[in-house]
Amino acid sequence: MQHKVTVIGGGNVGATAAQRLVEREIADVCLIDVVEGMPQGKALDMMESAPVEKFGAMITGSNTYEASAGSDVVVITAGLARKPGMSRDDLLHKNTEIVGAVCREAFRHSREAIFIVVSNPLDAMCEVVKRITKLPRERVIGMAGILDSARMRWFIAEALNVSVENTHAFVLGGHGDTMVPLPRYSTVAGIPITELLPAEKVAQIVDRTRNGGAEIVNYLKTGSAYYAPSSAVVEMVDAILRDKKKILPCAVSLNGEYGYRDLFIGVPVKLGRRGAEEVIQIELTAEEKAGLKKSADAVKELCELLKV
Ligand code: TXD
Repeated sequence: MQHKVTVIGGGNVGATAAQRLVEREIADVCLIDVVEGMPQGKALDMMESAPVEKFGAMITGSNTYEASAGSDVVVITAGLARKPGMSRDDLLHKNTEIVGAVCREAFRHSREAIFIVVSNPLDAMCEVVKRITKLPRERVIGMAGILDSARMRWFIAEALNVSVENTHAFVLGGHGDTMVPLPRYSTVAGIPITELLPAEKVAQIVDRTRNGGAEIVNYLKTGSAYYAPSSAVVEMVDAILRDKKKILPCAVSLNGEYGYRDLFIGVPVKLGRRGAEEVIQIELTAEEKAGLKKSADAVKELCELLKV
C-alpha cells in the first residue's frame, strides 16, 4: 500500500474509520490512542480479520507517534464524546487540550500530512489544529457536513421511499444546532425536495437533520454516533488520496468566501490531493445568509474562548 493514514483516537469513530480504510484498501493505517494496549489490540484483531475479509492493507496500533511517521493524512478523533444532555460546546476546554497535544505530536512526525479533524466542538477544534500547526488552510479540514448531509439524505430517501443513491443534500454552516440545511439544493434525481414533499415534511427533515447527533445520543445513552461519522471520514480520506476533486461539504477556514475570514465554517469544498483545493461559492437567499451568520457567530464565540 502506498498511502498511509494515521487515525488518532482508537474509540468508536477512530476504530470504525480505521476498519473501513483497511477493509477497502484505501491506505495502511496507524491507529493511536492513549489507552495502553487498546490500539495494539484493535489493530491486531483487524489484521486477524484480513484473511476472511480479504484485504491486503496493514494496520498497526501504538500509544506513541513514531509509528505514525510519514503519514499522508492524519485523522483526529481523540477526545471525549458527548454524553446525553451535554452540548458540543461543553467539550471545548477538555478537547482543546487533547486535540492540541495530539496534533503537535502528529505534525512533528508527518510534516506533509493533511489533517482531518473530527473531535468536537468541531469548528473550534479545527481552529486549534490550524493555530498549532500553522498549516495553510488547504491542509486542515473538518468533518461534519458530509455526515450532516448523509443524515439528511437518509431522511429524504425514507420519506420518499427512493434509493439513497438518488438523493443529494446540502448542509452549510457550523457543526451544531446552528447548521444550515438547504432544501432548495437538496434533490432526488436532480429534483429539489421542495417540489416533491409538502413544506411541513421538508421542515421536519431539516429539523431532524439539525438534531441528528442528539437523536443518536439519546438512543445510545453512552457515547455518540460512529457508523455514519466514520463513513464520512473515509469519504474525505478517499477523495484526498485518490485526488478525486470531489465536491463535499467540509469545514474550512474561510478566506473572504461567503463574507467570512479566518473562521471555520462548513461550505462546499473541492477535495483532492492538495486537500481543500477550492471553496465553492453559491448564492444564498437572505434567510440562508441569516442562518449562516448565526452559525458563524456561534463558531466565532467559541473560538474567542480558545486558549491556544
Ligand atoms: O461530526 C463530527 N465531527 C463528529 C464528532 C461525529 C461523531 C463524533 N464526534 C466527536 O468525535 C465526538 O464528540 C468526540 O469528540 C470525537 C470522538 O468520538 P468517539 O465516539 O470516537 O469517542 P470515543 O469512543 O470516546 O473515542 C475517543 C478516543 C478514546 O479511545 C480515548 O481514549 C482517545 O480518544 N483519547 C486519546 N487518544 C490519543 N491521545 C489522547 N490524548 C487522547 N485522549 C483521549
